[in-house]
Amino acid sequence: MNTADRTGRGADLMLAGPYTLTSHGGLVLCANSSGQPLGPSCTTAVWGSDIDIVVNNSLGEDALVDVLADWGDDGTWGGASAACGIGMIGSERVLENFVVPDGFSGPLSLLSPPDFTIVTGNKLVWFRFTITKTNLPQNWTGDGVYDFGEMEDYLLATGTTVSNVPQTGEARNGRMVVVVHDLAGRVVATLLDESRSHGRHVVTWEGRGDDGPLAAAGVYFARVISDGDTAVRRMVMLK
Ligand SMILES: [Ca+2]
Repeated sequence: MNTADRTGRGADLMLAGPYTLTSHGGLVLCANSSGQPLGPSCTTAVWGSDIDIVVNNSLGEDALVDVLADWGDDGTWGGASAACGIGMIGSERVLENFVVPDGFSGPLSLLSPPDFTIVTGNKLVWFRFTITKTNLPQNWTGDGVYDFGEMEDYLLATGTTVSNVPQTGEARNGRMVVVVHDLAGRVVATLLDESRSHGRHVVTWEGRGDDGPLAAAGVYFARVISDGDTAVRRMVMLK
């Protein structure tokens, strides 16, 4: 994480769950991070459920929030949009000069910022969150130092969200089962088998099989059974 030194305002990530790199090049969760991924490729990231930040604006005037995502993993932000599926375009500028009123303090999702397309799945993507008093240009590439503002970078996972939110949106309670399979269909781990209330539940797999040892790197599938409905989500184990 890279936090600029500024005073009087702040932005802290609530969702998704950020990762960080160790000095040895390893990958670990940030402190207190759930590790919740942003969501699958070519789907919509929704503010308040997939991504959110707490914003405190004590500038004495309106502030502007900008968010950049390096979908292409080329170390630069902005520029050309990336193609996503057929007919879907996802920009690296995922939030542009979004106004936060003076005195606002709370999750940015309360202000209903526009949702955006997740271009890349099953990989880690650098995000840059910026709060300024300055309108940033349309072709902004994340550069610059601002006297009044804050900039934070986060490494977020795209890919699978394990969830029992029903497609219909109707409330329901009941038994929820989450099982991890390997490519051959063998059960590697049972993560959950219990009664859960309606709503989004985050289930974290630490990469260990039911018999203890760390599973090999590769592709796995999480089978989520909720109230008789089954959904299968693809996951990639990185080491
Ligand atoms: Ca890029």
